[in-house]
Amino acid sequence: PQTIFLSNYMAPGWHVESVNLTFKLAPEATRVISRIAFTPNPDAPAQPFMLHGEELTLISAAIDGVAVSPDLTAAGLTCDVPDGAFIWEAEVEIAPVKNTALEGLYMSNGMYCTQCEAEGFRKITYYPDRPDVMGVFTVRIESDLPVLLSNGNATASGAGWAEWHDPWPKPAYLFALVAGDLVAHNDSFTTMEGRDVELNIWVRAADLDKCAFGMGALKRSMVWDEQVYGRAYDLDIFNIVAVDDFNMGAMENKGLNIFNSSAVLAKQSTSTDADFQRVEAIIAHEYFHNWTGNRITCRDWFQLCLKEGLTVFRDQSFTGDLHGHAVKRIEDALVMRNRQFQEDAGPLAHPVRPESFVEINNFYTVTVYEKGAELVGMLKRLVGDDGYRAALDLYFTRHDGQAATIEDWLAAFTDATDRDLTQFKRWYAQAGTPRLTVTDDFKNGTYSLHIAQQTPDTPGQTDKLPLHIPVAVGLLDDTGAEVVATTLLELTEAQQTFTFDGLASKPVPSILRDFSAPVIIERDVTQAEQAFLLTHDTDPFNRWDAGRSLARAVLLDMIANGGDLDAGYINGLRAALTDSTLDPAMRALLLAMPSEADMAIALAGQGQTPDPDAIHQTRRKAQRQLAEALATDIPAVLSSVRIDAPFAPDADQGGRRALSNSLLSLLTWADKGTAAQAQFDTADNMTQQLSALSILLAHGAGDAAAQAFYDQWHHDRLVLNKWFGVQISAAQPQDAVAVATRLTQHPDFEWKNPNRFRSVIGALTGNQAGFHRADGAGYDFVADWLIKLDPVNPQTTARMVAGFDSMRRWDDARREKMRSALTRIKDTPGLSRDTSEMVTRLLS
Ligand code: HT7
Ligand code: ZN
Repeated sequence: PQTIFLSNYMAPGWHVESVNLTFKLAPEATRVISRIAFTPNPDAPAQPFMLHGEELTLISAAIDGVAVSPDLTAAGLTCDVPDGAFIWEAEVEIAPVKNTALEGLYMSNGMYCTQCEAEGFRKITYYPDRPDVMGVFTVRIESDLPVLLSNGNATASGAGWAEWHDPWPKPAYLFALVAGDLVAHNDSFTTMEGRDVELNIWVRAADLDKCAFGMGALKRSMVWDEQVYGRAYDLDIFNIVAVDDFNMGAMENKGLNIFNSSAVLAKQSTSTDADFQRVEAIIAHEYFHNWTGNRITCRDWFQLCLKEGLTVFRDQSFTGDLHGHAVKRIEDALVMRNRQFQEDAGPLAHPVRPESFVEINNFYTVTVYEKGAELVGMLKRLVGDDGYRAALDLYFTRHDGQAATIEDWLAAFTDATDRDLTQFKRWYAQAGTPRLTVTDDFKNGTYSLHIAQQTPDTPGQTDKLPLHIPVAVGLLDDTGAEVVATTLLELTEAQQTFTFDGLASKPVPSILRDFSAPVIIERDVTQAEQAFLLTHDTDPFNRWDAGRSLARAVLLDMIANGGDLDAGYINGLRAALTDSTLDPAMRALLLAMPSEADMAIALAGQGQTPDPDAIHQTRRKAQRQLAEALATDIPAVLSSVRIDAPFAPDADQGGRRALSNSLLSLLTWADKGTAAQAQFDTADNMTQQLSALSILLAHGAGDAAAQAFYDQWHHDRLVLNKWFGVQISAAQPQDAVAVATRLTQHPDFEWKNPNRFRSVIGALTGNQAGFHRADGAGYDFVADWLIKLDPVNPQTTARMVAGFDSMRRWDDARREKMRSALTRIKDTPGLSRDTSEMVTRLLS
C-alpha cells in the first residue's frame, strides 16, 4: 500500500465551479449522474487530469457533451481533457445494500445514508475527492421513500423526487444524502443576523420521544457560538438524522448532520447522565464544525487537527460554560492521561499533525482530537482571552471559504497578538508526552522552581527539541493560604529556573494548575504534601489531582508491599466526602480510585512490569477497606444529596447521582446488594438502573437483575448495547472472556452493527484484567472477531485493533501472546489496508 506524505502536497490541477448530481436510488443498483464544471487552476503544477473513484461501475462519460473512454484503475480514472474550462458528465452504478463498510452511500434499516469523510465520496461517483477542491453542489434525489434530504436548502420537490442546493462551496467529504421513512422532531431558531432557521431531527417513528433533549442541545449550541465566537448559522434549514449503523459518533455534513443514533437520541428512562452529556457535546461539536471545518476547511488530511482540535476545544469550552469548568477540566484531563498519553507512549504515537499515512481513517485519533484541543487551549493561555478572540476573528475573516493549514492558523495568532509562535509550532510536529522534572529550593525569601523538559523518542522521531510550555503555578503557605496566586510560567528552554521573591517561608507549590499543558510532571512529593494540597489547594483541578496522586501512591504501595489502605488517605477522602461546600460531582471524582489502566500506566512509568491481576485484586481490596472505613459516614452524605425534584439531566442532579452511585457501590460490600437491588427495582432513570445493575454484577449478585433488564429493554437497541457491555465490564477477570463468548452467541448480537460489536468486543478490551488474562484467551477471542469483521467493516476493525497498543507494557509472556494474536491478524489473506496499517504499526 502507498504511503502519502505531507511534504508531497501538490495543489489540485483543476477547480470545481459547480456540481450537479442526480441520484436514482435503488438498493442493488443506484444510478448517480454527475455534471461537474471544471476550470484549470493557474497556480498548480502541470499534472494529468485524475478523478478518484472506487467500487464504481462506469456507465458513460462525456466531456463538453462528447462521449469519452477514460482509463480506469482501482483508484479512479484518468482522461485527456481540453486546455480551458470544461464540463464533465458521467453516470455510474453502485450497490448501497452491499456496502457494509458504512463509507460512501449505504443502507441502514431500509434507509439510505452517506458517510463521505474522509474519502468516501469516491465510492459515490468519480470526483477530485480531496478537501482543497470546493464546489457548489445541487442535488436531485429520486426515490419512493417519503423523506429525501441533502445539503443546503430545499429548492423543489414532487412525488418521488426532491432537489437541494447548497450555496456554500464545500469539499466532497461534506456531501450528504439521506432517504428514508423518517419523522421529524421540528423546531426553529432565529439567528443574531435575523435569519429564521428550520431545525429538524429526523428519526424512525419509534424514536420520536428521544429527540427533545438533542433539539435543546442544538439550540444551546447555536446561541453559544453566536455569543462566544460571534458565529451565526448560514442556511435556512439545519437537519440532523439519526442512523443505527455508523462507524463513529456523528458527521458534520453541511446543513445535514448525520448521527450515530447513540449520539443524538436521549430520554430519562433509557439514557444515563453520561449519555446526555455525550449527546449534548457531540451535537455541539458537529454544529460548531459549521464554522471550524466547513466554512474554513482543511487543505489536506494532514491538517485534520485544524478542524478537529479546534472544534473539540470549542465543544469542551461550551460544556464547561454550561455545566462547570472544574469538573469538565478533570474529565478532559482524564481522557488525556488515560488514553492520549498511552497512545503517545506506544507504537501508535504520532504528531498532532502527522507527516505520513497509509489510510487517513486511522488518524482520527485521541492525539489529533484531544491533544489537538490541548494545543488550542495552550495558545489561548499564552495570548489571553482577548488575544484569542482577536486571533479567531482574524482567522475567520481571512480564511472564510478556504481550505487552510496549521501555518495559516498560527499566522492568525501571530498577526493578531504579535506573539512569536515559531517554537510553539513544534507541538504540532513532535509526538510524545513531554516530561517536566521539577525541583525547588528556598533561600533568603526567594523560592526557586527548576524545571527541565524532555520529550521521549517515538516511532520515527528522536532528539526532540524543547517546547514552549505554559505552566500555571500557585504557591501556598503552610497554613494553606495562597501566597502567590496562579501565575503562568512560560517554559521554553530545556532547563529553566523561575523565582518568587519576598516569601516568609518555603511555600508548597501547586504546579500545572488547571492542567495547563498536556505534560507529565515528575517531582518527589511526599504523601503528606499531597494530602495537604488535597485539603487546601484553591485550584480545583490540582486539588483533585493531589487526591488522585495520593490514591495512586497508596495503591501502588499496597501492590508492592501488601498491607492495608493508608489511614491518611482515608481521612483525606472522608474530609472531602463530608465537605458540603464541595460540589457532589467533585466529591464523586475525588472518591473515584484511579482506574486499573491508570495504575498499569503508573507502574510502567516507574519502569516496572504491571500485573493486571494484582492491580485488580488490590483495587478491590482497597475499595472494600474504604467502604468499611466510611460506613458510618455514608448514610448522612447519601441523604444530603438526595434529589427531591423531578428528573433533570443537568449538572447538579448528575453530580448527586454520581456521588450516590459511588456510595452505593461502597455500601454493597457490607449489604451484599440489598440497597443496589432496591435501587435497581425502583429506579426511574437509566443512570440509577444501570449503576445498580453494574454494582450487582461486580459483586456476583446480578444474574436476576441482568435478566430483568433484558426483559424490560430488549426492544431498545441502544439500551441493549448497555446490557451487553455492562456484563463484560463488570465481570471478574477470570469470567470476562466466557461472558463475552456467551454474549456473542446471543441472538441479539448483531455483529455487523458497530455499536453492538463495540459493546461486546470493546467492553472486553476495556476490562483490563479480563482482556489480559495470562493464558491469552482474551487476545485470541478479540483477534478472532477482528479477523471476522475486517472484510465487512475495515474502519471499525482498524479502530478496535488499537486495543492492543498497550503491548509493550506487559510481561514477556503476555507480550508474546499479544504479538502472536496480532501476527495472526496481519497474516489474514485479503486484510484491509486500514487494519493492515494498524497491525504493522503495532508490531513495529
Ligand atoms: N468529522 C467527523 C470525523 C469522521 C467520521 C464520522 C463518522 C463516520 C466516519 C468518520 N470518519 C471521520 C466526525 C467529527 O469529528 O465530528
Ligand atoms: Zn469533529
